[in-house]
Amino acid sequence: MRQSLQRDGSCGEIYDGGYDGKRSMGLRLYSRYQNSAGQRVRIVLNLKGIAYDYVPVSSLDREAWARINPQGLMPALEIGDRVVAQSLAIIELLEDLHPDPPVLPADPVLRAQVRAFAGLIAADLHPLNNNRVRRFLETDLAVPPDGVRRWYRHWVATALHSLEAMVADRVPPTRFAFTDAPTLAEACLVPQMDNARRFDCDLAPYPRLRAIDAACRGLDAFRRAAPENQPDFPSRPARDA
Ligand SMILES: N[C@@H](CCC(=O)N[C@@H](CS)C(=O)NCC(=O)O)C(=O)O
Repeated sequence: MRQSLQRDGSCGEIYDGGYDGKRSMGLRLYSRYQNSAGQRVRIVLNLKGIAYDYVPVSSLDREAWARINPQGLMPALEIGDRVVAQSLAIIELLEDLHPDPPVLPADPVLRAQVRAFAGLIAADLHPLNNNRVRRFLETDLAVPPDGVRRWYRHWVATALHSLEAMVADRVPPTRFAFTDAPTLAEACLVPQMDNARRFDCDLAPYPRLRAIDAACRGLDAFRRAAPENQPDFPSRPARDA
């Protein structure tokens, strides 16, 4: 771990991203161990072998973080003196800067299908279930914990049902969702499966998604990106996403 001076003069914690990457571009990823959108980016950085520094947002004070990403959501990627927010925008940037190995297939239709699968998770599912939405349900709307759990599981089941249908019987069959190598689709799926397990969602109806998830978990790039392998992973993890 290194200490670094933040823009406001305070010290934050910076960790080497842990990948013996071939190429370092002075990238700094602001994230949190259990930040599933950040986990997507960590997976892609690892798949591409890009070295980066990891800054746990919890090590920054609120004003310093607001200056880095005014929206206040994780992740954000600092590249030189510029910052890019939103996990999918960051991943597209990494793909543009380092196309090899690709996380988007060359075939335009497959490429669009991968983006559609990722979009279903990132744009349709995750915004319904993330931390601030559950907090609002619980605190502002006084929904009891059981109601919030039902809400969470309902939207997970709705999304996983569609995702399973998108990849269940593809011809020709492939090792991963759309190709024989992991893509943006798996970078979005695996963190979502982690979230679903954390909230005891029933995954039995989704055998293809479970198989893809298991194949990814055997890969170093996914293992290194997992919440439990981040430097800020606590001894008693929180139950958020
Ligand atoms: N669409 C955003 C979602 C970002 C997001 O919701 N991040 C969550 C964690 S996964 C967050 O920062 N939550 C903080 C909070 O809710 O206070 C992306 O893909 O980057």
